[in-house]
Amino acid sequence: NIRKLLIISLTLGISISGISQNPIVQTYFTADPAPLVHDGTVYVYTSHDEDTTVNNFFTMYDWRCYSSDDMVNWTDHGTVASLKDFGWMDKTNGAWAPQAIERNGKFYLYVPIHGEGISVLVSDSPTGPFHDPLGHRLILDSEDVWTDIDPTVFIDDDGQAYLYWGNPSVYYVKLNEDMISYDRSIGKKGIVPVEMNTESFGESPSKDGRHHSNYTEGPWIYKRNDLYYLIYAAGGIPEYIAYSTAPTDEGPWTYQGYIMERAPHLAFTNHPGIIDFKGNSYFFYHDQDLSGGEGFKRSVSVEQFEYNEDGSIPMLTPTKE
Ligand code: FUB
Repeated sequence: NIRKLLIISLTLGISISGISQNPIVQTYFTADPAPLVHDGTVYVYTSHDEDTTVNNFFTMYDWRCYSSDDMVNWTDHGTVASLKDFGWMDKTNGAWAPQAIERNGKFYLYVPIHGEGISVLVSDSPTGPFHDPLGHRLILDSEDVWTDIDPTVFIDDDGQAYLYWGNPSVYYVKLNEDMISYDRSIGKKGIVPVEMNTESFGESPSKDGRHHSNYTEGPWIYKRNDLYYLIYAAGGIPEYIAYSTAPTDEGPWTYQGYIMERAPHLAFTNHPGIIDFKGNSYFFYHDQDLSGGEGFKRSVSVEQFEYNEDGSIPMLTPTKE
């Protein structure tokens, strides 16, 4: 049973190559990993696929957090936030892909709730408790329940914070210093569409006709050596992982290609998160091995990698180590 397996791997700190065995969480089904490095520790925020799936769809009620200071041994901090934290909302399902960031000693957890846009929670600690500072959502721009999902947040060197999100297009807002409001003087009431310049998918669009370009969802933004990276799920369903780079936060974005292929044991979705930690680079994603191939019961995994000399990211292969 999966809970027993995790207890064993946590106790023994199973490691073959200096990083933990995949999937890194074996006691719950977890997805959409969002790593945060803070004070010598990696915190990974995840969404949580329930063991019992309702209506053969994503069944997700809360968000979890795991931490490690060696990428081998992981501590389970349990449920750090849930749909119940939003008293103004009566939604009981739809706790999708989160991301957290620290600013001035406070931790901001940005969460999409399917059909309800993007909301934010705040805590004094990376592991919670988180509370809702607004009493309403942060962003809901589209009536399409798929559009306002998958937030990724980033603070640039000049202190300007950005929140990007979206399926099947990317948008951003410039967050104010308080991290819970944004500059409404730009774009459409503050919301700016991002031109992704992705190559045409080159195949028929997926059944619902939505996926004409490479970019699909799950953006992850960061900066490295003055280059901005946007990593994302691409290609419609099933998803592979691709990325684009730009000289500024606001583009122009140049498509750089795939970094993780679709593979038989990967889920029909994938969702990236990249960090540097203690001198190494790590790519987080999810697969469906632990559930024996159920795309609504996913598991967070991680691969260590090295950037190529020109800053490009090599093709990454899912492993079990
Ligand atoms: O986990 C629910 C959805 O599946 C996420 O929002 C997408 O990124 C995909 O992973």
